[in-house]
Amino acid sequence: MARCAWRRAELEMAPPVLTVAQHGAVGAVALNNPPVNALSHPLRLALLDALSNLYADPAVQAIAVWCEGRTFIAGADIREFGKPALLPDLPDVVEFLDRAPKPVVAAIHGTALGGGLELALACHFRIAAADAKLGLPEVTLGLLPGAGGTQRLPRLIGVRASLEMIIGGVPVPAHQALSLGLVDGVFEGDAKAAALAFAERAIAEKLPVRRVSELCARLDEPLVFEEYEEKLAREWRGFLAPFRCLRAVRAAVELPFDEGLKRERQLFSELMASSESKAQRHAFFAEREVAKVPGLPENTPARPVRSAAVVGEGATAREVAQCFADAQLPVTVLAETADALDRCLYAIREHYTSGVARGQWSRAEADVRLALIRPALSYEELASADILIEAGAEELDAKREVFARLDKVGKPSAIFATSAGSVDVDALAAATRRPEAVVAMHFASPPDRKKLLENVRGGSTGADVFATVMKLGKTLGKVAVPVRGSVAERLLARSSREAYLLLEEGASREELDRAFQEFGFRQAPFASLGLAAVDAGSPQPQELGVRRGKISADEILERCIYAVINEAALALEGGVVARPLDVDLIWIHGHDFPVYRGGPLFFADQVGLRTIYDAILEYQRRFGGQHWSPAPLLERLVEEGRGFYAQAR
Ligand code: 3H9
Repeated sequence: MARCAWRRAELEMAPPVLTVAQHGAVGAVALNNPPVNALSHPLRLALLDALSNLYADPAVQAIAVWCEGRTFIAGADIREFGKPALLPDLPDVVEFLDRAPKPVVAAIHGTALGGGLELALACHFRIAAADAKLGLPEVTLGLLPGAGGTQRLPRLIGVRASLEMIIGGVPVPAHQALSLGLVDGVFEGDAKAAALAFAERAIAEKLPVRRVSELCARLDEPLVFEEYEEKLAREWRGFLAPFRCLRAVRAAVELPFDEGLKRERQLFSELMASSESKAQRHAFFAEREVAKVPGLPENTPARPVRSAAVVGEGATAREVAQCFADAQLPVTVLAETADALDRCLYAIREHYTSGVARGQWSRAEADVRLALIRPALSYEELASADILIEAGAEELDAKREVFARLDKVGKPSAIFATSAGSVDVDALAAATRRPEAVVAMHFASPPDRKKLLENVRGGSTGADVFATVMKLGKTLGKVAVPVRGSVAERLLARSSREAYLLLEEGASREELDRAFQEFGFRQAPFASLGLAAVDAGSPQPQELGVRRGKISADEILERCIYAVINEAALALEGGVVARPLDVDLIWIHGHDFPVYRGGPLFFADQVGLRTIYDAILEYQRRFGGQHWSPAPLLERLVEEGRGFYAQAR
């Protein structure tokens, strides 16, 4: 490591992201870079400086590393990606740590993710808090672990377990990490105390420096790579990163460590420049930005939600109740009759039992969830719930009646919600004496597979009520998007109408499905709808003067996706949805738009708005202007040479 690369002046001006102290013969390094201790440039500089001093100090016999705040390191600083490299880069720091001349121990609490776990892997010992999690989630950003993770992990825990962690991207709990050999111990309590105690033990017992890089990566199961190749082709079509992860792990068993590192670096750089990773990184930041609702101050207090009630007995009511139980929140289900309630509870039990059979959860976990769901036959039994959700009535008048009854029994701080996305929230609010407590929460179906929750704000919904349902979305494990009316349904209707016309014009159902699957959808978004029933009022191709014939896959996609983009531009302009990122998340999490394309509006920017605008004009010429008129916002962006995300093009 060239010392000249350490810009001391810069270091001195940097905020205190790290402190070094000496406890006896232990050099103690505490990282403190809120909110998640990401390995940003100032932290890398400070860490390298601290380590080099501790290496050179003869009074220091072992080094202990831990993090202040809520978590161990969450990875490289993703905000630096795509920008010019700032030295030292993370692999430099990790390799410098690997070469430490004295034992180094990392104590992990919270989560050790990505570059954070890679840094821990370069330490000679790792211990983890009992409730900590460790993972390499780079694949979800369209990347691979690029700071030695693909080379060290197989040396430590074997090839199959590494592929599982690196390609699956799901963090493992501390006890599993211990049984895998990923950590050397699990501790209760304070990370600092545990780190210092382990380092003192290393000195007392003269534990040798144990470099993972010097271990040998054994291929215990010779066919594991072939097995994974088939699995990836089946399950990860369209994605790039899982395939590159596989190649990087293969390098760990086929090449010496240093050569493997070079291969990892090359594959990482390739992925970093890929459109897939750019789109996935966009989705990552969008998922965080979405919680910052325009016009709602960030410090708006939320009401506590410790219990819920759901009114209804059909599939929606069941699914909503299950969402709460899955998030460990008690929920009461109210049905009109004992028979209806029995049928509803039977279906809920079936849901959890089939989850046990599929290995989704254990019998004990299923029982815990079931125990959280309480049946009720009278509104009075809902009096203690913090949020009461109407999820069943068909007509507006019936819904208004339910709201009036909920208003009578709900406690003063209660929130009243409907699960319908396209209902008039203000009309429901008017049925109560507290319109500020009324909101809509529209869960994408099925909620155990789709993460979208559209929170619909009415004209009189209180700021604290809206802040509460946004926060509740996160508690329920959802991506909560603020809207003024269901955008998911509106965009789906537009896309489905086009699909319906394509079928009428001669495209087959199989051609539609194939075109969407080639694009990256698991299935066409309208697959669950009976297309004959879609938009029955649509003009017929005869009426439009269109002849039946062969339709290309490009035209199928253009018409179904450009129609969505145009409709989204109308929704943005009308204020139904505030930001392009909201639309992207709605389509990714509500209708399986491939995340490696970043959502319809991110995708639109990649295609170029001029191209889309011209195509819309062409369809207008062919089919008339009723459904094919460019949205004024789209027209304006094209004139200004901008994209939805405001980059100049
Ligand atoms: C990597 O490590 C590459 C290496 O292999 C190789 C490099 C050469 N960087 O999610 P939250 C921000 S790739 C920068 O709401 P939570 C986030 O944007 C990385 N910022 O909290 C948000 O900011 P804001 C591999 C980051 O408690 C704030 O922190 N690691 C990063 O629900 C709070 O985030 C990952 O992929 C980051 N790495 O969840 C882990 N992480 O307040 C990504 C977070 O301004 N992170 N931020 O909106 C996570 O999964 C979650 O953030 C975590 C906390 C579980 C840690």
